[in-house]
Amino acid sequence: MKTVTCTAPVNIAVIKYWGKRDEKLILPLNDSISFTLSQDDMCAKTTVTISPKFTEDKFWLNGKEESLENPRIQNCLKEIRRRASKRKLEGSAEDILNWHIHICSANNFPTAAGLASSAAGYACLVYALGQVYGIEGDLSSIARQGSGSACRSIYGGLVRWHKGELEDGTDSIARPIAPADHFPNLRVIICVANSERKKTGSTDGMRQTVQTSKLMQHRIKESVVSRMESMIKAIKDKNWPAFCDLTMADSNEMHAVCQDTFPPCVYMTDTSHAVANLVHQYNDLKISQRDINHKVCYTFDAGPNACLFVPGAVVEEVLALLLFAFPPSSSQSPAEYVRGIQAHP
Ligand code: 2P0
Repeated sequence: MKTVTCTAPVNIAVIKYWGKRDEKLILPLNDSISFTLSQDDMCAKTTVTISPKFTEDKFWLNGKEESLENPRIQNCLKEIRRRASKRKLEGSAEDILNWHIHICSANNFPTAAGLASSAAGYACLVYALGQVYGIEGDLSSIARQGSGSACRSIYGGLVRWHKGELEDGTDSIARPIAPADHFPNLRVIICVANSERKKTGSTDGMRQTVQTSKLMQHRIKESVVSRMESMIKAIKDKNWPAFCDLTMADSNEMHAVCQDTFPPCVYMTDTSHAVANLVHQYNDLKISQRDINHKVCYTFDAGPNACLFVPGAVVEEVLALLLFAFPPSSSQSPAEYVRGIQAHP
C-alpha cells in the first residue's frame, strides 16, 4: 500500500484567465498571473491511497462520496499513469499501476463560490498523485487539465501561466516568477459577500463570453497583452502602486467582458461594487497624503467576493474601515464576515 497526504492553497489571479482556445486540453486565450496564498489558510487537503487490496476506485469530496467518472479527474489520472508507466519501463519494480485508488479531498472554505476551490483541489490532487506514483518534472500541465487555474497553484508566490502556442498544449505551463515575500508583509483580505454556489460556473461563463463578446476580442488581442507586459515590469520593479492599478484594471475588464456576454454573466453584486468604491476612495486619500505605497487593490473572480491585497502596515485600518462600511449582521461574528489572510507562508 502507498498513501500520501498533501495540501495546496488557492491562488488569486491579478491578470485573469477568462476564455479557452481548446476546451478539452484546457488551453487559455491569454497568459495570466496569480498570487498563491499561504498553506495555512484557504487550502485543499487530499489523501491518495493505492493498494493491491482495494477492489474498486473511490472518491470522497468534502466528506461525500462522488463518482470518479468525472472526465477532468480521469484526464489527470490518465496523464499521471502514462508518465508513471514510462518510468516503469525505465526499471521501476512494483506493478502499482494496476492497484485501485482511493482519493479523499476536502476544502476548508466554500466550494464553487468564486473562491478558486477547483484550483486548490486539482493542484492538490495532481501533486498527491505525482508523489504516489513517483512522477518527476512539471506537474502544472497535468493540473491544468483538471482546471485551468489549478496549474498556478502548483507553485508558491507570484506565478505566470504561459498560454503556450502549441496545439498539443505541452507548452501551456505555469512558472513561478517571484517569491511569496516579493512584496514584503503583504496581506490578503477576502470579503465574503456570498458563499453560495455561483449561478454560472467559470467554464460555461467563459465559453459564452468567447462565443458572444466582441469586447473579448479587444481584450485578447490588445489590452491584456499590453497589461501583461506592464504587470511583469511592475513586479520586476517592485512597483506596488502600478501593481495595484493593473490588478484592479484587469479585474474590471474581466467583469466588463462578462457583462458584454450574451446573455450577460453577472458575478459582481451591489455589495461588490460598494467594496470596490471604498477601495478607490481609500486610495484617493492615500494619494492626497502622498502615501501611494500604502495603496490597496481589489480583484473579483467569477463571484461577488472581493479579494483585497493590503500592505501589512495598513491592514488594521482597512479592516476597521470595512467593518465600519459593512457592519456584520447580528447573527454573524466579525470573524465569519471578513477573513484576514497572510499572503506569504
Ligand atoms: C482566474 N478564474 O484567472 C480566473 C478569474 C475565474 C475568474 O480561473 O474551466 O475554474 O476549470 O479551466 O480554472 C476560474 O476558472 O476554469 C478562473 P476551468 P477555472 O483565476
